[in-house]
Amino acid sequence: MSTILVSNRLPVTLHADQGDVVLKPSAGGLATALGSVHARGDTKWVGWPGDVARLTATERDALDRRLQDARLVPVHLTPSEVQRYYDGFSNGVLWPLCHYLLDKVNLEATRDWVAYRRVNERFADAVAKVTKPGDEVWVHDYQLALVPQLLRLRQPEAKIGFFLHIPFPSAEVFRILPWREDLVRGLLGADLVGFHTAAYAFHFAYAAAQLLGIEPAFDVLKHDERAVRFGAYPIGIDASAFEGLARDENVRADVARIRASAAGKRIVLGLDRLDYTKGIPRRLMAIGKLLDREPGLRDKLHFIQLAMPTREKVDSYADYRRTVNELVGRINGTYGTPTSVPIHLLHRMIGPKELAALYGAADVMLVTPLRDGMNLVAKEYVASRVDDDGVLVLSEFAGAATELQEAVRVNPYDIDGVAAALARAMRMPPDEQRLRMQALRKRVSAHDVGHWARSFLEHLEAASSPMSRRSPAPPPSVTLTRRVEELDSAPELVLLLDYDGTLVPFASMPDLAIPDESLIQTLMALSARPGTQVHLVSGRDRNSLERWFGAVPVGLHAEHGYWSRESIEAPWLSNSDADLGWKDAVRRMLDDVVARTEGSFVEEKTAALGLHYRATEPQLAVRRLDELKARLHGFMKEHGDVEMLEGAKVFEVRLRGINKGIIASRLAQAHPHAAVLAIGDDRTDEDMFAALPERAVTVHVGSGPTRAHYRVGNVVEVRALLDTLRSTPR
Ligand code: GDG
Repeated sequence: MSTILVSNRLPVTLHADQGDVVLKPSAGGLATALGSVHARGDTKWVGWPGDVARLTATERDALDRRLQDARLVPVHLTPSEVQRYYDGFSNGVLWPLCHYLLDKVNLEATRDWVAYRRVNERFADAVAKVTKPGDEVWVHDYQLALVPQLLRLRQPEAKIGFFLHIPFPSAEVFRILPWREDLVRGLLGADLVGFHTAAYAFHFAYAAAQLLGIEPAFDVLKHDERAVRFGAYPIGIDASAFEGLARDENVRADVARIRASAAGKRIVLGLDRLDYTKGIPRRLMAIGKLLDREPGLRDKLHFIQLAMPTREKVDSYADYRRTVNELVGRINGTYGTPTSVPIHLLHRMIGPKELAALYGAADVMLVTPLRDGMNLVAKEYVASRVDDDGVLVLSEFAGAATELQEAVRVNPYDIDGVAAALARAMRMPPDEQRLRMQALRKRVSAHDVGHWARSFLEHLEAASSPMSRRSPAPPPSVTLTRRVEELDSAPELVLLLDYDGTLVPFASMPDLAIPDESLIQTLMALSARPGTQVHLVSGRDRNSLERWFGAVPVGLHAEHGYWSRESIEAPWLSNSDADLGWKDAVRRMLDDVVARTEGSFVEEKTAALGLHYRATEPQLAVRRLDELKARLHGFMKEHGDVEMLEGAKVFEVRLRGINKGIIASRLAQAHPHAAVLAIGDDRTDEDMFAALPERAVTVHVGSGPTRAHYRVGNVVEVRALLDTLRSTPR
């Protein structure tokens, strides 16, 4: 079994260099993290290798060979695809949205969205091509959010995991997107969806509930008859590699050199991709503020900001670079002297040893993003502090803040607060530094990148096992037509038919699900057949059934069997003489909930009260139902004749012992030699199937678990089945 890693970029990006192809490591946190998984050897990695448009055929061949040797599978993108799918939709829409920077989100992006879809299709095709049965596929990040679903369509049995490296925003922010449902459905194609923090995971579940009507749950969502697990898998780093580098002699010598050049000042470090989410301007302003407020620190602070160039073709990034440059110029102009300046800005990528030397030299590390999925830099700094000294100042809006509690926490929007935290960090006594750093290091080295990958992949294996993934397999239905033909020749035939979801589709409002003329004709024709009795067995109240079918010669059974009208001549009779005195108390409880729960209402039936909550905000509905169930629990101890029933966005309290089964068994007893056909779609129909003798032909409509012998897909198929019966000559 192999693991197929899938990410927008391969871990190497190609550059053409005088007839040769040079592969350089790709920048950023994802490439760093997955590199160690790929190093295991039993993986393939599918992704974009960079722009090949200008390569000659020979160069392209050379490239493909180099990639193949490294188990890398290229997905080549045209420059216009890169511009629309990557710069346009991924980085111009999803990236700012997920980081709550709404003024930067481009919502006039329909063409970019189309390209995003198309490129996701291309990735799904490429993955399907290299995936063998039993392989697991691990898709990464926001550029490929549709791939899980697209791959599921191509390979329904595939094991698919998805990990999001950036925040999943609050559902209220996510729903701004015109393409929100498609994106959530895309992710739900996976067996396991992972996030850095529990908060992001809850946001996702909530968005799925709000947008697709899926029941919100703690760690699993039901979608398309599949179980989709989700949860927090905080990413780690290769901590021992950073420790090793920190102890390397050459690195130590570099640390000493950086310290010497700072001439006894406190070294403060910032290290980020030059991205507007990383909060560099506010960080610089905080430094300006501190130097203004405490002139004594002007010759004590040596701030190094490494800003790795990134996404330079996106306009907002060029503007950002200008802002950073101007701020550095202004602060250095104001607080510098002829011999030294407070801020040293480097616009380039450095090598791993140089990076380790900077981490080693920094007395204080400033990690102050406005939002960040995790932030690996914070963890790398911690792992590099092998002498347990140094202070990490960390934004509470980085995912890392959830784990790294011993850091000095700041709100990056509060410039005064960051300035004060920096002053505190610069003056922190060594004992306090050690205490905090020891705790941080312990956690970072225990939860390293290996731990992250192992725990995600173990959970993916468990989540994608057939048992956990599927509802019970449907029973075979090939012989249904033959059985119906047999029924047709029976001298006596009894039909038991559910109404909503069986004879008519669900409507947005229950009162709109009225029977059409052709259904009435079908029922008339069926009941006119010699020896045939038709019974509608429904959860509806008797007024609705009377209004719609009063003039049709069929048996009617309302409220799941509380009321029956056995034939067109018969009166409505109740099937129970149980006391309904409990209803007043239950009604008061439900009315109390409705008064506090927008979008809910109570439906009153003779022997039941239903609380409908389809239009209620999903989390509120869950909370109110929990509250209500707790209250009812006590109430039901004294009223053993009452039971609760949960349906589709309706919660019912009803008289115990009344269900469709009592009608089914009464009819079966009354007609011991009749052939019986029963059709229904939901769990109340299971009572009917259970009560019928084995010889009855029972049919479940739709997917989902059932005890019925046969299954049909939908209302249209039910109607076709009834029409066969009606028109078949006996
Ligand atoms: C995304 C999420 C999440 C930076 N400059 C140089 C260099 N780097 C390396 C760092 C670190 C990585 O790049 C940056 O990782 P981050 O986590 O800080 O940020 P993103 O790139 O935005 O990553 C982020 C991450 O994915 C993983 O899930 O944590 O929240 O936004 O490893 O060391 N490395 C070298 N030279 C540089 O100049 N060698």
